[in-house]
Amino acid sequence: MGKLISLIELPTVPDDGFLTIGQHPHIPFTIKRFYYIYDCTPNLLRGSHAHHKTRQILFCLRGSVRMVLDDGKNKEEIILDKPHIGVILDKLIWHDMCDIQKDTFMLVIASHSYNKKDYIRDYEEFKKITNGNK
Ligand code: T46
Repeated sequence: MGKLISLIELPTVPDDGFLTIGQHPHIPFTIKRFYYIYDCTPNLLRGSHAHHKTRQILFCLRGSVRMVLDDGKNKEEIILDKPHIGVILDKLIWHDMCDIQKDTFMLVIASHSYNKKDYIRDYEEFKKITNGNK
């Protein structure tokens, strides 16, 4: 796995089933927001943007999703299909969510509240910003 994909593995207790725990220091930021994504149209591309400031961790609690991360220079991908493994979506990382299954249920925790202005949805603008950072 390259430097773009950074996974968080949450501790899991077998307890008549499994119980997975997310807390500091496993979550590397203060959580200001969380949201779920589910009942998606299968295989419809989601994401396709980056954030100026918001850092996030995406967990695929059920089903699977192929995450493609891009820092403006390199791309890497990973299939998420385990409820205790999350991928860090850092600020200024373009992310595509692909091959979403009908039963896929995703939980995303975020470092900032929702702000439309935090989104970069134009890939050319993203390339300009990230190349300026190098
Ligand atoms: C991300 C990936 C992983 C809100 O009103 N509040 C919110 O907190 C969020 C996250 C979304 N919305 C609205 C904005 C849109 O009208 O929900 C609608 C769907 O959002 P979007 O098209 O951005 O959904 P995704 O699945 O492409 O992206 C989402 C998050 O928006 C995004 O921040 O990183 O999941």
